[in-house]
Amino acid sequence: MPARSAKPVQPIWCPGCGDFGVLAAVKRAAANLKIPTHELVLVGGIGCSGSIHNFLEINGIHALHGRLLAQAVGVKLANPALTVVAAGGDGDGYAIGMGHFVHAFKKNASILYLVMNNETYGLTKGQASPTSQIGFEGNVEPPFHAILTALSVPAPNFIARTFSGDPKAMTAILEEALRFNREGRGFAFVEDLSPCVTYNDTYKLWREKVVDVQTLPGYDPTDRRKMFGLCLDQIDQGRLPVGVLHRPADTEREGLEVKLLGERPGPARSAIDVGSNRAQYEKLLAALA
Ligand SMILES: Cc1ncc(C[n+]2csc(CCOP(=O)(O)OP(=O)(O)O)c2C)c(N)n1
Ligand code: SF4
Ligand SMILES: [Mg+2]
Repeated sequence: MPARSAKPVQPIWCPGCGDFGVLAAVKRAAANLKIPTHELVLVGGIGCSGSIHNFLEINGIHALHGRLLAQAVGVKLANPALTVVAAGGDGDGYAIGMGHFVHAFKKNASILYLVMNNETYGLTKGQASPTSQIGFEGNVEPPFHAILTALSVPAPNFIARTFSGDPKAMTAILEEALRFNREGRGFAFVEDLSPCVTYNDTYKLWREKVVDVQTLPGYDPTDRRKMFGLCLDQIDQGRLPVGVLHRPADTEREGLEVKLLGERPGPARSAIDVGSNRAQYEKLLAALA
């Protein structure tokens, strides 16, 4: 029987939500890379953004709040042949999910983590999130900058930022990120600036503030230290750096699944019948005796 994936439903997002741009870019990037729909798994977080998997013809999981990365890494380790995307919001990833977020860079499993940052908790009607500006809904704390944290972890990850107002550039970056994953090179983090038109409509403001890092003097995405400084300078000037922020110079297969499994297919595609595993099973029993 041919492999099948779930049928998508119509998006439930507000008209104009930035997440529509992400949906279109994910579709186009996957189609350009000719990824069969049944080989693409999207693990969604809790939030408006996290429902994206329901609108795509793929295999999807709605994860626990802030725990989508653990599930996505689990899927990849179970079957490394799958292309795995974890997608959620700034609240999901940078508040309740913060511990998992930081470890994901160090773990370096070859999955894409796509965060739709709208600087608010959209689904629960517009409260302040970790990325909210001072003054938004009474917020007095300075915003968290995920790209700086991403650049501060010394690991061979792919790191980028996009803007829903530029879906063409987003598609190209998502394509590069997915290619990086599919080559087994490790973790890819893409933060999309995705305005919440209902509770925090930042389209106009962000269009004025985004700056393509490629146009900045000294741009070198292989040099993490330099890119951290470059992004920090832009943030200090009130700008929003977008583009590829880190692309490892070497092309080694550094993914966690490669380190743990080598060329083995992973437990989901391994023979589990008693006959072929009896010798190992008896060895294990003897070791426990
Ligand atoms: C354990 C738990 N705590 C809190 C909530 C309530 N809750 C649902 S979505 C959400 C935050 C959503 O914000 P974000 O991740 O930024 O997604 P957005 O809706 O903005 O896309 C919260 C706090 C929950 N569902 N589960
Ligand atoms: S509330 Fe905001 S984030 Fe949620 S669907 Fe509407 S515009 Fe998008
Ligand atoms: Mg949000």
